[in-house]
Amino acid sequence: MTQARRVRRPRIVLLTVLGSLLSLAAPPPPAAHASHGSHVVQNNWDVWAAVTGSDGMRIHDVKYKGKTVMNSGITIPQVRVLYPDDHVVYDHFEDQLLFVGIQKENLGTTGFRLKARYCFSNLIGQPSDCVPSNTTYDYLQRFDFYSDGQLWVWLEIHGPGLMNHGGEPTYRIWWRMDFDVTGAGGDYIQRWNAGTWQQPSLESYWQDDGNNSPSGYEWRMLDPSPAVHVDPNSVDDALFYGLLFHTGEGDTNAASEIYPTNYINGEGIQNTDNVGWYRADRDHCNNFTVCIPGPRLTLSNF
Ligand SMILES: [Ca+2]
Ligand SMILES: [Ca+2]
Ligand SMILES: [Ca+2]
Ligand SMILES: [Ca+2]
Repeated sequence: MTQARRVRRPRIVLLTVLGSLLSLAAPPPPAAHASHGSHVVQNNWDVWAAVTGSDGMRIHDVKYKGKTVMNSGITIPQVRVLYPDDHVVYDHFEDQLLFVGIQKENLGTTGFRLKARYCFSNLIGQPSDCVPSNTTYDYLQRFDFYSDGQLWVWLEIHGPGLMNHGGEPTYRIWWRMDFDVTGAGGDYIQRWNAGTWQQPSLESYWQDDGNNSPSGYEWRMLDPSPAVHVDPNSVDDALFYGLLFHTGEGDTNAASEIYPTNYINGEGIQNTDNVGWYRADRDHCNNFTVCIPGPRLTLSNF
């Protein structure tokens, strides 16, 4: 990686909620995530969603067929944009972005989508028109839940970004995914390598080598039979970090730069409470072309 130059820009803290947050009939949200909770029970899933303030929309306290999939859930702690002229922009997800609401829509009868939109604004304190132009961008965060246990995790990136830095940027997005398979603890991390599922004993990260399991998976977390499989988007140039869970390691509103590599310190990751981080490097987000990085998750034996 090229040497990053810290570019600190004014932060927009104005939150404008257009349209209503989900407010489906529901019991009170879980205590640990008590603010801005939205609750959906549908298509075998039981899901809470909230806006974090710096890490995008978080889905949390997720169950499938009544069994826990994750507690603290999935967030995007950081997005980094790398330009050909060595200009690098990075910060927490919502820096300079205007949140414009969580929405839910059905995906036919087989699933549903939770999505949150964020628009870049050139004018501090002014609402964005959410129309990508030569200098703007617009993110749409999506979680697609399906009855059969698939969960597709996406980030739509619209607009070219700041094209005055030598051309098309590469978007580097981190998803923190705190799977808790049938509850925190007792979880194992495996990666598909050399034709079999291997079980690394210690924290590390692994590149998607394109040699995936027959079903297309590269990593999975399981306990010991119910499993969450991760199918990397083949154009993401993806990395997966397998880490031991610790409070404070990227779980809440991290407003400074994070490298999950810093959390790799020789701790064991088998039969314990783990966290997975998925990192996507996406090129070819050309002018006004949508690029949609993100992993596809599949639950089995729940
Ligand atoms: Ca477990
Ligand atoms: Ca592999
Ligand atoms: Ca560690
Ligand atoms: Ca966990």
